Amino acid sequence: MEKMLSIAIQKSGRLSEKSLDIIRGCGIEFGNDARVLREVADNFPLEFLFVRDDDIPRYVAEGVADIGIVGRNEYDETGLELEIVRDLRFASCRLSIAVPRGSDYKGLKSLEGKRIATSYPRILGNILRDAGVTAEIIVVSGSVEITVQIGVADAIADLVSTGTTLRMNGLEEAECIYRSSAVMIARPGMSIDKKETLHRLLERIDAVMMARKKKYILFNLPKERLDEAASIIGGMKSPTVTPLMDPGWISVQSAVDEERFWSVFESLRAIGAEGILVMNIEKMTE
Ligand code: PRT
Ligand code: ZN
Repeated sequence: MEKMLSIAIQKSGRLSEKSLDIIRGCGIEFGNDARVLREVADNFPLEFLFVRDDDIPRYVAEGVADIGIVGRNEYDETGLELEIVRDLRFASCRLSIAVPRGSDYKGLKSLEGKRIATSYPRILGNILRDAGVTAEIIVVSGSVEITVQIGVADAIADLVSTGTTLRMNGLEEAECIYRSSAVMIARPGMSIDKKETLHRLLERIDAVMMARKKKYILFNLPKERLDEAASIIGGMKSPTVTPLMDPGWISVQSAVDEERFWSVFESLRAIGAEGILVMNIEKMTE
């Protein structure tokens, strides 16, 4: 029982589905999707606690849960000192200063003496302090983007992903001051048994995340172009090569970084690769 690790996950919001996706990708099964408050996985010593994201860092700090998945912004805003054990790289966004469209913004100094509305007073406060800027921070818990129009603030510092919200409210993104994505946080000082469970979980998460960064590619190639193909694919060890019925041709397969995928694809086409087949990788170890 001591091995049972509890994880706090956002009950419903931007992080919920992707957090559960990663857990599922680890081969951990759990019951219905009704998100009861607590639920125990069927085949791994993991107990879920579904709560609001704002509460996750504190619950982890207080031992209500051992680990949690939360936006780095929410965690940093609490000022709690927990351990960030993984950056899960989803739900990425930035905290940006936004000003009325057409304003003359020349860096943080332009905010001297101004009123800035935000839901992240601690993060913003630290950044302004480091920049030697004194401004009035107006703390609002939501709809930060309307505060300029209603005359409550001169500028805002809010999370941005596409920028649509800012544009729709007559604001423009002036400067990104902080970047965030979902992270897994853990309480320092867990029992050895729990640490062991966490270690097992992290190993699986790493395999899932590594697989997501790669595509598996398989293609036919004129035999004499193999060296070129190998250098295009790069990375990893040498590709796997299988002979084909036609003695002048071979079949080549290898994992390729997702971000380089299209340039690899085009270069392979250019050296005569045919029948290129691309597959998602489910799990992978280094
Ligand atoms: O109910 P609960 O308290 O659990 O959820 P919540 O409403 O507080 O959080 P939620 O689900 O909205 O966001 C959870 C986390 O997602 C945040 O803490 C961030 O780490 C991350 N995230 C990623 C975002 C965004 N992208 C995002 N775009 N959180 C909020 N936004 C908002 C932003 O505040 C602004 O209002 O979306 C708007 C801007 O979006 P664009 O696309 O118009 O730029
Ligand atoms: Zn919240």
